Amino acid sequence: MQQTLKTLMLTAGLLASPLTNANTSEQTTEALYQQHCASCHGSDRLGGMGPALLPDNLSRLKKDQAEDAIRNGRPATQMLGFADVLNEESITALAEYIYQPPEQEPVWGKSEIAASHLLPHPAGSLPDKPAYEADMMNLFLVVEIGDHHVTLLDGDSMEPIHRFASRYALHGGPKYSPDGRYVYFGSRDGWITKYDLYNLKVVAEIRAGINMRNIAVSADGGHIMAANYLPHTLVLFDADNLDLLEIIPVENDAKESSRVSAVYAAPPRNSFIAALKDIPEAWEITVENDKAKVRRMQTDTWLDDFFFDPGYQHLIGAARDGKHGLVINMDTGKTTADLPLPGMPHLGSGITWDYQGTRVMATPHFRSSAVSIIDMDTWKVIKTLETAGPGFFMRSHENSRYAWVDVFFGPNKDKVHVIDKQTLEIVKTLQPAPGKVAAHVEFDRYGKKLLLSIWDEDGAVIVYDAETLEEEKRIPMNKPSGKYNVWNKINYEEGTSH
Ligand code: DHE
Repeated sequence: MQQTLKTLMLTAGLLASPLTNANTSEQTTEALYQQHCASCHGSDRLGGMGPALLPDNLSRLKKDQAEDAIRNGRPATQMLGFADVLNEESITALAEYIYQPPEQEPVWGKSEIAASHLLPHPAGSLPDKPAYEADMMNLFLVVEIGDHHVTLLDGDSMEPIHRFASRYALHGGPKYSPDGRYVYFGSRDGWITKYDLYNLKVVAEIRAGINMRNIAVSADGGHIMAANYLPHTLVLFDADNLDLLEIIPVENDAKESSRVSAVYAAPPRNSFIAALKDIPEAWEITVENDKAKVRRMQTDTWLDDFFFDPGYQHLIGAARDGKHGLVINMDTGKTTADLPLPGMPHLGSGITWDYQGTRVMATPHFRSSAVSIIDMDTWKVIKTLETAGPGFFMRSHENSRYAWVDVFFGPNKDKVHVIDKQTLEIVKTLQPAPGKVAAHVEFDRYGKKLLLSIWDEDGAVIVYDAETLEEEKRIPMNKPSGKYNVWNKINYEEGTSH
């Protein structure tokens, strides 16, 4: 298949033929890029059919991996190998080239966003009834980052219903509309995709930025907000057709601009909250008559990676030094507590539950082998639970007595701990696929079963009984990352992300 495409491209003159083996001494690297890469990745490296090739977008790919992709292609994608077209010197030069910042700062403003808009099925044009039978509230979406696909899973039978291609490198949780019919995906390259779960169709797409972090859906489902690293903007869209409403430049009084680490919806406040990477402020944004109003809260330090109490009265942010977390009162904007959380807590992955009459929250840490459990009344750390390594994701469900945390980093990356939420002890450690990362759990709507990812191209989603902790089945998948249950998400279930 790949070979056929390559032959077609060669015939169409889109690729240089092997006979004109390019050489950096004869051609500048820029010319090589334009000849071999621009048709898919854009003449300005901003992306096209293929992803953007700019230093920020490539920060998660090592240079030797980039060289390997140029040489051998990427399996299960349209990226072909160029080993028979380019010599080693040219491959190295191209890999160097794409990690250099462009001569001119790329622009992604109103006209670029509007020009990217795709609207295959305008709002109201598709049937309002599901095209298949399932409990629409117990559906799961599984993001497969191995080959950039999404699988829709029936949460009762745990059988796949449909599998479809996503944009390159989805990141952050997909967000459902409040009725659960639509889901919005965000990609690291800035694409927002609106997908209709009733009709199994992409209905609208737009590119909000060049390097995007995530998206949030307003409590009433009417608006989508995108958070960008590049450019330094928040972008507001109408949720119906993803029409652009407003670009909000992110800067302080001194006109210093900032990347946006993430944007979150705060339903009880009817607002969005934004975490800023480069200025010590947190922003609350309300939308009235499609116009955004920004309230800026000065913070004592740079905060990243937010968590909220269930009423969204407090924001808990990780300090950039990775040693503590600050609790900010959302009404006054003042810091009310300083939590000692050494080892870079991953607050975005936190969960809460009732423990002996008070609400506690728990968070894994990126740089220490611990889960911190915090009393949310006194804002004191009541327990630091030792784990087999730093973790990424923690999950539970109101109806389950257990919380699950992975050991994403280090030699025990193939292990997951099960924590009893009342004794605050690890009661079981599973190692479902030795040598392969086991990470990210999501429960079904009832809290009776759960899904765990084996984070590998030859991976799987494993279904467990949430009470007996016994494995029920494995569904093969290509590097499954996050799983998202419709009911849990739209009801802001306490054991999952929002
Ligand atoms: Fe994520 C969510 C930030 C790296 C997979 N990640 C989030 C969110 C933030 C965040 C702020 C919450 C936004 C949301 O859901 O709307 N992630 C970061 C980082 O700063 C970090 C450490 C570095 C980076 O380069 O961005 C990072 N994240 C990763 C990965 O390497 C992961 C494991 C693989 C990947 O796909 O990139 C990864 N992040 C995820 C997933 C979620 C997520 C699967 C959603 C979890 C959920 O259950 O909602």
